[in-house]
Amino acid sequence: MASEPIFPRDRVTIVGVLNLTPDSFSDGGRYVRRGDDGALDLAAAVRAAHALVESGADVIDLGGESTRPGAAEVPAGVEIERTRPVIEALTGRIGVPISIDTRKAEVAAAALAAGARVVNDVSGLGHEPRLADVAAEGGATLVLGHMRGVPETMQRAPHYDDVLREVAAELEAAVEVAHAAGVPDEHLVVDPGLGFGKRLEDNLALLAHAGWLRERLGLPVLVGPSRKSFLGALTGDPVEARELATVAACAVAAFAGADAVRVHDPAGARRAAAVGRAARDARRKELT
Ligand code: HH2
Repeated sequence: MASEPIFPRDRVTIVGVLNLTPDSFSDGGRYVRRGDDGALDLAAAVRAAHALVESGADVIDLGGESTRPGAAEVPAGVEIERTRPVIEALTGRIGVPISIDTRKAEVAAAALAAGARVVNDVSGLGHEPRLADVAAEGGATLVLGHMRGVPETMQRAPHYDDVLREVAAELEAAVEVAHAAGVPDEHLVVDPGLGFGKRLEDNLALLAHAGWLRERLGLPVLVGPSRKSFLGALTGDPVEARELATVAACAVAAFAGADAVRVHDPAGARRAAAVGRAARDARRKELT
């Protein structure tokens, strides 16, 4: 019997974020100390993962490198030191699949060996195409994110003539690389990469047209609006006060056709996604 997909098409999957970094833009430094020793607080990280599941996460996405605008790259060994102990502590005990948020094949391989089942690559194989081989060999689900440039410089004057078609075409190219490496469609998810080399209007168009992207690529679509600066630009809220705007963005994403949302706080997102998806399903086709 084929195993259940991690990202089924009949409901919105909630991906809970746990950043094991000193410098992530909204939750950095909670489980890995800032400063020279950079020690991991394993017990606190494990508790936080369980709290994410209790508040509604279907998948836990662990990251050992910040990819916020301006962030510098972290060596693979450091990402592995931050993430592997937590994956080992959660695998077989937490009851939901573990995802590794990384652009690096070596980090993905270590995470899959420790028990992770999803590889979330915000660079859509742009950073290390051989990450697709690691995902294929490990039988992992691969999330392909769209990013223009690299985190350090991606928000310096991003420009698109037709953001939807350009992002779709670039994601299609990434899907081809994944296919060539042997990753089947059943193990692929695409993500338009909100905030990754995008202007406010680009983020909004991609959010509003998640369903169009889903139809065009024939794959589940994940979006990650959580606490991002485009929400701050719309509401005036600082990063620590963007939860309500995040919840609203999740309702919009689900109504627009997204299959999954990646959030720091699943409680509101889960409810917003349920309402958004139900309203989408209730739309009368003959009126459109
Ligand atoms: N956004 C971030 C990180 N990973 N993965 C996917 N698939 N989609 C996203 O939109 C996405 C992502 C950035 O957010 P966060 O993890 O909160 O911050 P940081 O990169 O500073 O750790």
